[in-house]
Amino acid sequence: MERTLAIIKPDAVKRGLSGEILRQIEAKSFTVRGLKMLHLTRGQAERFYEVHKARPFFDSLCRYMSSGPVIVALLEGERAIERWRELMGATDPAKAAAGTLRKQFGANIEQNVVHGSDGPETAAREISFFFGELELAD
Ligand code: FUP
Repeated sequence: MERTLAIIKPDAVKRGLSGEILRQIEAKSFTVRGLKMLHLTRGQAERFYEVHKARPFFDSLCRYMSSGPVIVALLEGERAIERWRELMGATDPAKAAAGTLRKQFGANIEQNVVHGSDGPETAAREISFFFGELELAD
């Protein structure tokens, strides 16, 4: 069993897509082990995305990610990291495969509805960024 972090981004929460996205996650046999809504500050968004600090889209990305509430979920399952990225689809919704969440709902490369950890080390860092021991179901 593997764990990964999922975020339903501000545009998706605002558009009322959270329930549908969680439904598709559960339909793919992920177990939701942790779940909460929070509104990131600009500083928290900058810390979360610090690997992208030097990229031209960093400022806009952090402004967007702190523009409204997000829903964060800890997903568990077989090959959870890879399978969650498959369900998300490519970063740019225009290039995402049919049936992926970004293809179905993404507006553009920034407002692309969901986030997922890109490897085991990132998953561990991102899970502990958002969840403490007491918030995780057995
Ligand atoms: P992903 O792992 O698919 O979320 O993509 P990246 O880690 O490469 O990028 C993280 C986020 O930065 C994306 F979800 C959206 C944003 N981004 C842009 O706004 N513009 C870009 O050109 C690339 C990424």
